[in-house]
Amino acid sequence: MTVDEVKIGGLGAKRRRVEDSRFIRGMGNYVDDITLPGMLHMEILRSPLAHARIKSVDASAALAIPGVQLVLTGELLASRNLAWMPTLSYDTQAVLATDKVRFQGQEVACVVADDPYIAKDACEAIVVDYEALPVIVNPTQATANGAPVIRDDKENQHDNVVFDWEVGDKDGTDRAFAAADVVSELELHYPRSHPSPIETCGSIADFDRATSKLTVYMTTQAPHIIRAAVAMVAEIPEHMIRIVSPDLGGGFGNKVPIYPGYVVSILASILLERPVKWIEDKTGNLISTGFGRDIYLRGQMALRNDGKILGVRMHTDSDHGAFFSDAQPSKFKIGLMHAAFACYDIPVAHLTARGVYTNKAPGGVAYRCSFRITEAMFFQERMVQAAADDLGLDQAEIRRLNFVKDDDFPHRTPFGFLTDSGQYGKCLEIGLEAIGYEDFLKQKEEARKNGRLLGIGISTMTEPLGAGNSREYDILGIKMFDSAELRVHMTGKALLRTGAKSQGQGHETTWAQIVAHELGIPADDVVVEEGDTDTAPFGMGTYASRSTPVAGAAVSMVSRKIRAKARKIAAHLLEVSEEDIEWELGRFYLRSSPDSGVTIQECAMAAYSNLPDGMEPGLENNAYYDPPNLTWPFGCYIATVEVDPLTGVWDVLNFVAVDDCGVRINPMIVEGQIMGGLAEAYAMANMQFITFDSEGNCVGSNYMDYLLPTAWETPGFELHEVVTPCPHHPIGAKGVGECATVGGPAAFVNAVIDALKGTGVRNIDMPLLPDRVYEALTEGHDVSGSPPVRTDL
Ligand code: MCN
Ligand code: CUM
Repeated sequence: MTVDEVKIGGLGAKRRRVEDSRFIRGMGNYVDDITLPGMLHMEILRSPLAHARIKSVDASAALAIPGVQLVLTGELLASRNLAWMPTLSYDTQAVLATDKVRFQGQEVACVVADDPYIAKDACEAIVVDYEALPVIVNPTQATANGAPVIRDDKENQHDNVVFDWEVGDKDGTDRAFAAADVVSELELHYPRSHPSPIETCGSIADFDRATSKLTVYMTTQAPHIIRAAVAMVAEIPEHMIRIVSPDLGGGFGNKVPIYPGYVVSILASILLERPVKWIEDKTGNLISTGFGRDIYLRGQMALRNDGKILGVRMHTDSDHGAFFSDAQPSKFKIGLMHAAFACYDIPVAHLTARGVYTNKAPGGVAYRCSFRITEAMFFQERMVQAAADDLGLDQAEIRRLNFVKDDDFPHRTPFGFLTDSGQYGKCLEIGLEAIGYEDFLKQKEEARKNGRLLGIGISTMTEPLGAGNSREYDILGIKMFDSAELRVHMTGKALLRTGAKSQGQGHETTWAQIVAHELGIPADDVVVEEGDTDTAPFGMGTYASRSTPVAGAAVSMVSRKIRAKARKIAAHLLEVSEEDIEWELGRFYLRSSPDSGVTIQECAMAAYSNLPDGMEPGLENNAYYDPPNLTWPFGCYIATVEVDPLTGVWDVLNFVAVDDCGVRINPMIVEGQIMGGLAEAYAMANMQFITFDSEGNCVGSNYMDYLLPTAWETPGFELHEVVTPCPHHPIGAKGVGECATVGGPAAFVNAVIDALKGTGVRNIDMPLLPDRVYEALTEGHDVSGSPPVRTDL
């Protein structure tokens, strides 16, 4: 009577996503679905200018509109010391502007009214007198002599530099370059883009005068961090704050930062003693919330003639907008950029990084990335291809030659990370085989003779996923670990809660599978809850694909604690000592007589009805898990493309992805994550960017300008898998949620550059719009830098 693990929805089962039955029937419960008695509505007035002094704000006409309850301005907030808030990167950010506006779309005032339409009309009735100031939209302008200081609110800030940071071994790297046969160089720009989940951000703050308790329903990927932040900023005791993150319509990093709208809705509810709802519109979301990328990269590689990489130099200039509000392990100024080149055996490297303020929306990290990893891996893989081209080497061969080998783990990366497992070569060979590498190279040569431009691009990378461990990672000093709490009811059904928060990744499905694997309780008998700080155990939330590595591990650990107690109960029920019983999935049995046993469900019933003497009743527990290391999944992405020389349009012919994320809890969900990630990678390479004109007007604030690929544009992807279990994760799993977005873009770009081989073109910056490819091809030069402002609009 052994339980069949796949049948009960355990590890490896392609279990259908349980949350989807409500999502696809329109029965999800999103913030905007929630209506509370007496609820008011808030709208934000945003700055039309990117940089301007505020001379006055006159709200009298707005206040006179019937149905308007409250107008909040920077001045009013300042009187309560709330005009500025701390960011997650030790900077400050304006909640509502007081002295100046610093980017287009910045929050200037908020109106609370009986309905959202009145609030919106009232916003338009507010008269703001601005005095325009010179605008800075890129790092070159930001660091030019005499550039206006954007952050003149900060005491010791006399320029626009946020940080100047370095890591690695400078002298060692210099020596490696001195010994090099060839030095390969590349400069790149990774344009600003936006996660753009379908659901925008929003909150409902409900301050209850009777209990003095503040409940906030909000779109957040990290409810407990928000609770702590609100406790510190609003000086409300932490136990009097309840943050609820209900169903989220996608996050992709957009819902990690703390936005002014959340803060003002809370203040408004406290002042009015009524619930206040704020729901951002699409333009508000695209123009003001956590963007990604916007970074200039300069790199050099020291090479031996045979292709061996001897050392790497990197410099980055990152554009953080008006406030440094990256949400990332804060001691690293440029996120995990220095995890670049982790899959290659490179003795030394050195990175210098400079961050600047500009008159653009703040953010700088979020968008399906593990803290700048997307840029790091793009850069790495573009550099490797450039190096192969410079040396006249095959692009697969240079990777084979430099990969960390299977038995060289643990491996110290050139910047000091410790990778612990992988089969990089195997993944690459599977990918090459699947795409038909050798054949394609021949096809490419043949096609050339007929004037057709075919290209193939490879991108291989290992990505650090799972922040923490707490030894190395913290946000504002809060250590990075995570948690799970499991309650097994007397009938053997269970409730599991974690400190993570799904935004669409399927935690309700996969966490139950881990419990099924550990305890043999069918996954369908386990309900999973996340996102309510009053009930969920403390956790750092979901980003950096940390849920499986950290909270998922906690689910295993808490299940094992339950099993340990159940074992004692089983011994009692079987009237033997604990040493005499064995465990198989779902059941304890007598070693001497395997037919005699008790199921986990019988143990659960006994936990409430028939306990050994002196044992505490009940069958529940919690676990806090602090992983010993990050997890290091690997991805190999290979694209073949054809470029039309007459138009610069490129089509994807084939795409192969080989992902190794260790043991897969739910292979179907993993494939879904990879498919979604590749769609975003394709978008980035092909069409997606937000740019600014010289006055700081944001071009990309709606779906006419900011393009999301639909099923129509998105190419097909062929997926393969390799499984190298994570040596330190309780079930051997590694994170996967971002791998494809991180590794994918370079495969497309490398393929297009490969198609142009022989024309002298080494680089076209993303997105590879037809006009940029056409220009590169016809004029035989690189097309680099920030994409041009669209003039066709
Ligand atoms: N999984 C698995 N086996 C593994 C690894 C993961 O079955 N070896 C499953 C997990 O159980 C989970 C999913 O795959 O159901 C993703 O797991 P994980 O890699 O741990 O990532 P997180 O759950 O922490 O999700 C975060 C990651 C990030 S940071 C972004 S951004 C992103 C992404 O996930 N945003 C998403 N994928 C998204 N998918 C959807 N639908 N919506 C988003 O907003
Ligand atoms: Cu950087 S986007 Mo995800 O880590 O939420």
